[in-house]
Amino acid sequence: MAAPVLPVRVVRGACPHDCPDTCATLVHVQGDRAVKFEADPDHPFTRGWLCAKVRPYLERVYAPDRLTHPLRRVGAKGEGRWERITWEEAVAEIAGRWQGIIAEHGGAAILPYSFSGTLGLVQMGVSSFRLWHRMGASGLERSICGAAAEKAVVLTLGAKLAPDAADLVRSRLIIIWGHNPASTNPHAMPFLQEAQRNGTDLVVIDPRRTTTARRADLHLRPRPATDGALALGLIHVLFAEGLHDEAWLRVHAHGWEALWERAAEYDPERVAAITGIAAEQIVALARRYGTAKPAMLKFADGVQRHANGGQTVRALCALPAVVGQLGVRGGGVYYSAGGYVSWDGEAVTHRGECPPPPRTINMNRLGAALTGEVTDPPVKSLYVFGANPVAASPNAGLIVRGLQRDDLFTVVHEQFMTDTARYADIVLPATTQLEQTDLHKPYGQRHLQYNTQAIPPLGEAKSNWDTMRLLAEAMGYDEPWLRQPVEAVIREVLDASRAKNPTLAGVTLERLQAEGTVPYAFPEPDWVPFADGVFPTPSGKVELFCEGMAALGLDPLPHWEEPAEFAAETAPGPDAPLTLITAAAHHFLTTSMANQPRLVAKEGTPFVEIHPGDAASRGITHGAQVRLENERGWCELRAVVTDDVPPGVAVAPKGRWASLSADGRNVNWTTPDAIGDLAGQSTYHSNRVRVRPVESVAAPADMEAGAALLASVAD
Ligand SMILES: Nc1nc2c(c(=O)[nH]1)N[C@H]1C(S)=C(S)[C@@H](COP(=O)(O)OP(=O)(O)OC[C@H]3O[C@@H](n4cnc5c(=O)[nH]c(N)nc54)[C@H](O)[C@@H]3O)O[C@H]1N2
Ligand SMILES: Nc1nc2c(c(=O)[nH]1)N[C@H]1C(S)=C(S)[C@@H](COP(=O)(O)OP(=O)(O)OC[C@H]3O[C@@H](n4cnc5c(=O)[nH]c(N)nc54)[C@H](O)[C@@H]3O)O[C@H]1N2
Ligand code: SF4
Ligand SMILES: [Mo]
Repeated sequence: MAAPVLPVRVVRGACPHDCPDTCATLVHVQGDRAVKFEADPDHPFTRGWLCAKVRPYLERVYAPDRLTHPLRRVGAKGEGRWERITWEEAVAEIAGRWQGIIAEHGGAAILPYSFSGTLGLVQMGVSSFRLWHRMGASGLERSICGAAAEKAVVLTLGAKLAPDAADLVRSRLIIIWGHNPASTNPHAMPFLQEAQRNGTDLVVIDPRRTTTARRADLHLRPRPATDGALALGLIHVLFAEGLHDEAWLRVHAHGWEALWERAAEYDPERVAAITGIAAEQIVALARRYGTAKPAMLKFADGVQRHANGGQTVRALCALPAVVGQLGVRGGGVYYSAGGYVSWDGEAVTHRGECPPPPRTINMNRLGAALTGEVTDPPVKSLYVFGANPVAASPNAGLIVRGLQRDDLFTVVHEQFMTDTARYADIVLPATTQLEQTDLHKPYGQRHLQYNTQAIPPLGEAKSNWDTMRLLAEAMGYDEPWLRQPVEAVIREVLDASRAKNPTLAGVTLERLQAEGTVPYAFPEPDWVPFADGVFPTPSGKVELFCEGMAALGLDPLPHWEEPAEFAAETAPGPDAPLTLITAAAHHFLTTSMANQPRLVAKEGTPFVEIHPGDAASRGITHGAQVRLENERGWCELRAVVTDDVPPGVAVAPKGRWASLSADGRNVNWTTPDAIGDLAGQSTYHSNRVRVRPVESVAAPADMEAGAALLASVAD
């Protein structure tokens, strides 16, 4: 007799990854098994398609190498020898070790480290705070990604309020500045293309000829980290030629005359010398920006991953104010939509019921913190979840050295045996998005996305929050807010947040569960940010001059300064270092997916792009193995010789797993752990490396896939 065919049910979900799009998904489930994973065809931003990374998500969920039960280290740290243990044993061991550490050193000796494996309210937000506050653990300064830009946008404009992507079609001019949406914000691309078909000019400002830049009407290629000067140069021309909107500035801007004076220092000739962009091009772009209205400036976080990133974004935010384009449909700033909803901090964290965090450790300094920078007490236990710092965080060699400390007790909660999990004492198996429930607030579109658990956890995997509930219980914490099921947490945060967030009017747990996608409640359907002329800053205006910056000991006016790493004099020639930019890979999300065979195959051999002139002077040929090296460390990659990168600049995508690379390293063995000018920002791209050819270590011969990628894919 044939087995009965089980009915298929469709469960609404949300892509959990660190991507502005937060796609709405549909999971088809038969029995306990997900049989199909697809985009919601009716969602106005997802529009029925998923990116190349997440389309094969079922391959991730059902990957044969998923971690499905807890493991205890039996070999040396990092050796990869494990024994299977039960959850009861794992939780008892972790709680026992922590209680001992707390008794001897205090809670500050425990450091939770999490970031963006999922962006869910509960599995990342709440899970990053509640248990740790209760424990009195060290806090983590979460500044690896876009901290400087977020702070600069909030200081200048008052809030992170991106427009509706559909408004891009109304723009006459769109400047994409240091941002590569073809890979990193793919659902914006159809809107940009539609705009171009309508006659909109698309300008891309990026040292690299990216997939996005290939589609632009104009591509300007500044020297890295000179964008602040370029923006001030444009402002110079706008004021000098009377293209500024003085009537608007008088009403809506604080310190516009001071900005005018500051910009006077950035004449086109000086800016040309700094940026490498011809003075005539600077003048021409300023004239275009001052006359083509509405004009949109769209950027993300890549441009600010430099030592001067905060001031750079301050200068970018000043541009639309100078031409009166804020609050205009199709104009303004398109950065993040994260400010439409502010979750109630107390409901998320319950910090008011806990001791104040004893200290905060900047996540970019993890290696330093584990190797002596942090004392009294030193970090004795590290708990990593939703992050892969060995492969994703800067100065990775130092992190590995820290993780090898015998007196450090490391727990990693993961879906896979990552570069970081390999160094754990205990590894806990984590659920994927199909096996957990969560609420997502996108940073690139304007709907809440609810993710309903679609299938039971694989093996013994547990969600972050369920694991924390177990750990809280084992630690003897009996606060009800450490015991709630996930739905109760979401309800509590929603209920506490609704009164202060008009955008949450009518949003309930029940509605989210029923509808999956719930648009924000705006005063009117086509609402444009800042159209009411209200800027939630201390002055109520756009703060071109910003006391908030001065209070931080920083220049209250935008200015440009060369990052220290670049300022050092270097002799020209084959030993001259190149600036290494390590931007997003098309088929990975930082290190997530960089272990999925089909996606790894699409990216090809780990590579670095080098300009033909730089290659020739170093004796590097296309396809040669090269070593990138500086005082922090080295890694080896395959050279792709191309004028897609300008002279003096090398580009290698982020995300590769060291343990899947022939040299056991990746680009982050070279990246700086220096802190940027604002908000503790990472400075990945303010990085110089010497590049030279080396004998090939057993590198796989799949250059073809890399070459195919460079020919540039659209999906
Ligand atoms: N496919 C894919 N998508 C992703 C990610 C991923 O890893 N892969 N990561 C996600 C995350 S975590 C984030 S934060 C976002 C980031 O989104 P983006 O900011 O769009 O991505 P990046 O590739 O980091 O940087 C964008 C561009 O900045 C350029 N750039 C670097 N330095 C400079 C500079 O000094 N001046 C100028 N003008 N340009 C510069 C790089 O060449 C790069 O093309 O993307 C998200 N989406
Ligand atoms: N060189 C270089 N490095 C960079 C950057 C750069 O520009 N250049 N960009 C930086 C940026 S912008 C960012 S945001 C960071 C991101 O760095 P990380 O936040 O460390 O992100 P990932 O590398 O994607 O690692 C996330 C991990 O979380 C796991 N995970 C996913 N979901 C869950 C879950 O529900 N529970 C648990 N326990 N685990 C889960 C995944 O399997 C994955 O291993 O990387 C930074 N790294
Ligand atoms: S990574 Fe971004 S584009 Fe891809 S499915 Fe997730 S939200 Fe959509
Ligand atoms: Mo990021």
